[in-house]
Amino acid sequence: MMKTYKSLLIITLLAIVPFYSFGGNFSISTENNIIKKPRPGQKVTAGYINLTANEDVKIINIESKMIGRIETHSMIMDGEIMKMRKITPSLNRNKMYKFEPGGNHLMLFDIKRELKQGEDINLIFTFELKNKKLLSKSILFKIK
Ligand SMILES: [Cu+2]
Repeated sequence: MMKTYKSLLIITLLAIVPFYSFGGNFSISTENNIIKKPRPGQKVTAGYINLTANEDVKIINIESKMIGRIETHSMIMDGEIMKMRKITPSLNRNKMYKFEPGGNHLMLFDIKRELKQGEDINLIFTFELKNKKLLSKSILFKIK
């Protein structure tokens, strides 16, 4: 069991580390990293986070081992009807980008196990820099 876990960890590191070497001085800060605890029996929920990067970047992928699919959505009201649309978020240098209730949000589908209140889980964000290089970063979220 331990062995399997270790080799998975090494594979994960191998998959992520090469991206970092492209990074130069890229840095990103986050706050209010929250994933809403799914309602009982539900495999879908929303996530929120404020992100500030030190250069212009796009978020092109978010994934996690225990979540089947993660999308970034906008939310608009069309009369009485709430509509969500897939987006590719663009962050402007040094300007906070907010995923928040009632607005842009993360949508988590096919959650593979129960998420407990207060638990921390990692989502791996892949950013595309202005020069088209890709960078992946693991970001911790609290289940709330
Ligand atoms: Cu959504």
